[in-house]
Amino acid sequence: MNNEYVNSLRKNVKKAFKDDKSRYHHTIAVANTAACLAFAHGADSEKAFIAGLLHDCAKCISDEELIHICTANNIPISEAEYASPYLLHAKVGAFYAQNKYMVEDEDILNAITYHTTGRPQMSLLEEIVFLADYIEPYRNKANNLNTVRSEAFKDIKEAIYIVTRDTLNYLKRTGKTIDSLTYDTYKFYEAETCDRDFLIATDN
Ligand code: DGI
Ligand code: FE
Ligand code: FE
Repeated sequence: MNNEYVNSLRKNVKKAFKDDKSRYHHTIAVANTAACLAFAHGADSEKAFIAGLLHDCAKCISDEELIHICTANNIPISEAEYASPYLLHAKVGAFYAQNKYMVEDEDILNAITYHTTGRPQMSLLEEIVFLADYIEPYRNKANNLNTVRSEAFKDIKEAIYIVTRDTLNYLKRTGKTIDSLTYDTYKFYEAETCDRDFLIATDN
């Protein structure tokens, strides 16, 4: 890993989160967890660490400001994002990663853009960041965390299926607007894991 570069990124992120220490701790935990998942799945651990460091870099921005930044920079806003503007911290985070932190790598930028909703057919790096955000050690509220934590290191697609299923249930229960990407991600990973169960069943 290019320690000098990554450390300077970390220091800048720390400064940006100076008024929200717990968000900084979450950020470091996601970067570390993403690097460990990269080790387990043979992905680029430096990219995973960087994407983890930057994934929530727009989290402290108000709803009004998020909408303003998107409008001013031609970043499209979906119906669900208008209804729940906090979702935009993902797209604006990728925009900041590119323009404020000078990240050029498309895979890292996509991992930040899709870290909240996921998307069908995510790259391995996108899958890693999506899961690292959900399972990092400070997280303690979601259902099935122990199962997802162990599955994430074994069967990454199964872990994403469980996370998206549980997130959709949570969103329905609490009456939140569901972004079509969240739903499409669930359907995609449900089909991926069903197909595999079927193959395993017919193998025997
Ligand atoms: O930013 P973090 O809190 O670290 O985590 P995150 O970016 O994954 O955001 C998690 C929240 O986003 C969680 O409360 C579920 C919510 N979320 C995920 N998909 C959707 C959604 N909220 C709405 N309204 N619609 C979605 O489709
Ligand atoms: Fe986030
Ligand atoms: Fe996060």
